[in-house]
Amino acid sequence: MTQHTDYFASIKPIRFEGPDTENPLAFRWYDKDRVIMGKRLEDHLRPAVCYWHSFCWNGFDVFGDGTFNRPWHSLSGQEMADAKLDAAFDFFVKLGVPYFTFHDVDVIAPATTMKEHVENLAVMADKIEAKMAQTGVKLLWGTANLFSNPRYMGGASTNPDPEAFACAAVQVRHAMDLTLRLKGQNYVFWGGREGYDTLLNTQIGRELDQLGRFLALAVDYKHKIGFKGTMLIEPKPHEPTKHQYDRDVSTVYGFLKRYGLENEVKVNVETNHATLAGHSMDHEIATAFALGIFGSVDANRGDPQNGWDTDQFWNDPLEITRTMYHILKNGGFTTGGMNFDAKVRRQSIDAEDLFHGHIGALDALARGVIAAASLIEDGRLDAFAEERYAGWKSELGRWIMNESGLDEIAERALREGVEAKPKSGRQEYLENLLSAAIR
Ligand code: XLS
Ligand code: NI
Ligand code: NI
Repeated sequence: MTQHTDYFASIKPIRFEGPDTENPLAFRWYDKDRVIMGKRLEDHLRPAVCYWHSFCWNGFDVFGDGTFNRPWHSLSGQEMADAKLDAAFDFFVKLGVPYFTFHDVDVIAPATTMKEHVENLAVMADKIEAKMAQTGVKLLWGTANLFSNPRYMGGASTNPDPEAFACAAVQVRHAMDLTLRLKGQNYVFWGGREGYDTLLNTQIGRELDQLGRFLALAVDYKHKIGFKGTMLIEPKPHEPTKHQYDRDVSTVYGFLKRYGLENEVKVNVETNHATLAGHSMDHEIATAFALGIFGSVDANRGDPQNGWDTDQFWNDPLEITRTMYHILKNGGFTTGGMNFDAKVRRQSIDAEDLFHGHIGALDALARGVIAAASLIEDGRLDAFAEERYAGWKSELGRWIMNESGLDEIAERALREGVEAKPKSGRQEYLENLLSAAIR
């Protein structure tokens, strides 16, 4: 394979140098081999760089053209796809992450027909496989882009026309085949256009059935081809559509239950999507664990003053630590990981800006793991919550949960003169423990 670009030539491989380093292109906290709670930091985080924000997006926004001028952006067709692949893998290796993620359309020469799409993807399959073998970088998850092409403007599987569903089936079938071939650990569905812009033209019940059918077909296909990875839905409440069916973790769970898929599909929780849904990230993570569907994380953040998916690199120590606390407490990732579904701002036009973004996020997450582990080892947070619910382990608590009827509880409460005794929730004390853990 010819090397098309040396875009990152001036950047040396990123190394861990410790918190006091003055080198901005070094890790301060992400010492990937450091063992925390019996596991290497890299194995806690399983970090992945995404293809789309860092290598496909050229910096355009609704008001202006691309700003980045990466060399491959001025190429076209297969030449562009090849140059982008070279640059992407150079970046993964220099940053030193074990995983990457991509959509089918991110990697291929642009196609106009479905047939061409499949052919172009086949061309890239060999090339990606070779790059992975050469570099040792692995695939965290694969996915199909079912939202950019105008054929999906009214939805992919939830489209009013079955032809769009069929096109989506072509893409997902081939993206799943490729994910299997590249030994991807998960397969993701983000329902980019699976929602509506107005109810004046939308039959919700029918669209939900179509979405359920599509997912069930994909799950069947997974078993047919022997893909052992995890199927993941990525919840998001709105943007690009006014409303999206996979609104948040709880909504996805209800949907999975309704279509009998709750044991087949888990969630890929994205920080900025949690915020858009009016939740905190730790709420979404804790809910996913409580419902038994935690899978993976898209690590990013919004801007507190903006109401859209700004996909910035995640760097809020308090939120990261609260999130990592729940992840660690529940045993951590299995097939999932931390995918940097994040992009540099459009004025950050240099190659090194891509490194600053990822280095900062890796450091912030590493610091979060360290802080969360210290909270777990310290034990006071957990002990407080355990103690708070201790009553449920008493005879009364067990009797209520397992044996009694409502009338029996009511009669016993009156007979025994039961009264609730409020205790402090100690929120400020607990928040201080959290802050103190971040070093
Ligand atoms: C968009 C989503 C998207 C998915 C993959 O908001 O986050 O990037 O992660 O399709
Ligand atoms: Ni995402
Ligand atoms: Ni997003």
